[in-house]
Amino acid sequence: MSSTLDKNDIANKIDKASSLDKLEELRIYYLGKKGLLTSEMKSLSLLSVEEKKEKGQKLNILKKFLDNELLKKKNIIENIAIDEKIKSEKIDVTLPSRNFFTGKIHPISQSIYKIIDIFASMGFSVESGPDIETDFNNFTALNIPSHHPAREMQDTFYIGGESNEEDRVLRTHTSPVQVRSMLDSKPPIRIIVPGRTYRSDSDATHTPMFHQIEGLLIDETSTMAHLKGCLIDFLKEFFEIDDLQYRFRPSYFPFTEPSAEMDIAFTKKNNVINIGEGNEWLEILGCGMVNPRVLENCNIDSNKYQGFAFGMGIERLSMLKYGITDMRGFFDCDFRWINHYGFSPLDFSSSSGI
Ligand code: 2NL
Repeated sequence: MSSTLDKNDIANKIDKASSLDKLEELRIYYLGKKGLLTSEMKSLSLLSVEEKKEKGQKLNILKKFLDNELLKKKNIIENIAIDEKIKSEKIDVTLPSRNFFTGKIHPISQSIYKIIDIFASMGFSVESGPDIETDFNNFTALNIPSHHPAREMQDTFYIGGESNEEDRVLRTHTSPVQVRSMLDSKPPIRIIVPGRTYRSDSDATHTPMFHQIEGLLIDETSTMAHLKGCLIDFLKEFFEIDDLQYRFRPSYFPFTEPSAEMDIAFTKKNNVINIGEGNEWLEILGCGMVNPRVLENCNIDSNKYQGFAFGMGIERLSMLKYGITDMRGFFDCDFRWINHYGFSPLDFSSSSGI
């Protein structure tokens, strides 16, 4: 047998291999296709039966030894590599953590969630519709005649230029969504519709895009008394004031008859508004019994069905509830503003949990 296939020599060579690559070289040197041991094995066929048996056994023992030594060394090299990696990748747990930013819920969204919560608990469901509407859905169906000032260019963003029945408009209120619901479904209807609305108006108290939430209830028996109860409960819940002082004032809207506006009492001390009581009044929403003409325009039999509707501005409600004094900050996309007035997405305390 060749001296290079001596056990001690093999053990020595394997012991000296300092990397997996070197170890692989050795494996190929002994056990590869043209390796030393492989060649010896191949040459067995030339021997006599007696010699074959004797040498074959020796070679097999040597092969096991080689396999074993190679595996042992492989484990040693790998463990050294892991140890070195652990040493070099030490984590300093005393380092300060990196800053991370959580987004904030915009006060408008926070108000919408809260309003939805309250009306959902009364059995209303939420509807939405497109921002771009037909003239019919936005005006005509709502009994807003073509000579009504709200139709004029300074109030409405027309898409297409002129004001006629085929025009598209940026909806000036969320009412067209209710119109769609009346046209598409049969009473009873109990829906609230939050969403963006648009009017060609921009100053300290008006932004061209703002948010409204409107409600519509149609059935056979609902009255003004139900409307009042519903809105009183809503405002007490929204402002979290049990003995909130309020009043209903007669008003006019083309889409309701009779119509009313609702005010809540407030006091102002050192420029801070205190809601709920006092001898000054804040207009907070508009409402009324749905005008039978609107029902007929939406294919609902006004001899059988009646109902109520209401609408309010979400910016105004949010300013009063969250103490925001200037409307212009709402849509400036200023991080300082949203960090100050925004709500943590993980704070569920302001939700009634429905
Ligand atoms: C306000 C007043 C109001 C409605 C909106 C409405 C909708 C349909 C039928 C009848 Cl489809 N009415 N909506 C009714 C009364 C008042 O909003 O001051 N909003 C800010």
